[in-house]
Amino acid sequence: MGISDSDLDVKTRPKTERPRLYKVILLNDDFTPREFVVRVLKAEFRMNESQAHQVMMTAHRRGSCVVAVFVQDVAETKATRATDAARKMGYPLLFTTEPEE
Ligand code: TYC
Repeated sequence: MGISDSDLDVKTRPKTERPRLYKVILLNDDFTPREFVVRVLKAEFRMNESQAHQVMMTAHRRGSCVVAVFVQDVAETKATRATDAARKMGYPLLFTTEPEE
């Protein structure tokens, strides 16, 4: 029970694995207004105007853009919230998640 000396000793404690990180990916579509994409990126991913505009334009030009990486449940929650915000407005905007290599 509790924390023993060997748990704290760098030479003997078991290695703690870092959790796998998940990318949140923004997908382009032909209908969602650019300003709305920027607004969602700012609100859900705490980006400033310039960062949000760059990410939006990358998705617009290339088809998709990695927005950020998080542990799995945070990535999925943010992708779902951002997608739902668009759906509420009748836009097809989509955020997906994908594990990092
Ligand atoms: N392509 C959209 C337009 O021209 C804008 C847009 C950009 C939509 C990025 C989605 O992920 C996206 N209105």
